[in-house]
Amino acid sequence: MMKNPIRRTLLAAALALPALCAPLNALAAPLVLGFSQVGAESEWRTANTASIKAAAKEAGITLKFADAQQKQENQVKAIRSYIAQKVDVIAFSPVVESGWDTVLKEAKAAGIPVILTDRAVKVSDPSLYASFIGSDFVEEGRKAGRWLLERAARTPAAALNIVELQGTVGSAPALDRKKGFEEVIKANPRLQIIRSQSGEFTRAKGKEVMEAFLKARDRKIDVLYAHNDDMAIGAIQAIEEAGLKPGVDIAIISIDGVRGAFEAMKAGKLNVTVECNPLLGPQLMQLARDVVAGKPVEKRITVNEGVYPAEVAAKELPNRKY
Ligand code: GZL
Repeated sequence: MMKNPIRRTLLAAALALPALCAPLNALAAPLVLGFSQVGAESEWRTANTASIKAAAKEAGITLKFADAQQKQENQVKAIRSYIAQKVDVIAFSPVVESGWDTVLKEAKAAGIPVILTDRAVKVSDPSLYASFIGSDFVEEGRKAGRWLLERAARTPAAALNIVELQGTVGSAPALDRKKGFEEVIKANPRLQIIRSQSGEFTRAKGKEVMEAFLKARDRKIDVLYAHNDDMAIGAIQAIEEAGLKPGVDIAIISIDGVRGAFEAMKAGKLNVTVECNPLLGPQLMQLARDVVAGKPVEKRITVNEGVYPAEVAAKELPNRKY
């Protein structure tokens, strides 16, 4: 037994300290994250939003969330509002690549770190954001092109006319998925993109543009390349209404890997979907904590993604998380 009363008191205090601090830790304000989301334009976006909200709740992070309805001015307004509210960190999925320097400089001047999720930006100064977590869209386009090259190699030496439904004009996924796809298919001069137009990543616009492609009967359409599954699903409706068999008369390649795509593949109406993982929430929350804590973080974080041809759709569908 320790005889020295002073040492005994100090030891007792040291042992009691964690218990005393616990309530103080619990009182420490939770981290506040301001998030500006592109909109609610697709199944992919719905899954992305759900992942972010669930992960914030799980992490005990206070999430301020704004849906920009695919308008850049609404994202700028939301980011300015988060600056005014002095949030700890801002994250957003930029609807288009350019036009962010001014508002990101305002965030930097306010000492609020910014994280990019899902889509990249083109800025003069890369220090305007702490990190970018999202898919490699150029590689997604290449994967789509490689699938078509392999399919074309199995058919006779006929020309294959491709129509393309692009994503939102000026957005990173639209620019990069086009770039990757064209980079790969140029290996086979029989593969020609004869029409290309934005379907704005939505089912409705995808259907509308595909109807216009089908009406211009000057050249047969052999392949549809859609930058996301929602536009492909809209196009499938247009192709059926034109009396053609989607997935048979017109081969369809799309990107995202949402549940609707697997159901279309099971029905024989879509040929392949290239996965683009929307479940970024947990990684974003950890990144937000690390950035606020001043820990070193990677400037570019990518996610692993697969390619799902129709042949595996039925087996894979039960495993899909979005
Ligand atoms: C890709 C994402 C795209 C999806 C679309 O990461 O930005 O936006 O492919 C969504 O479905 O609208």
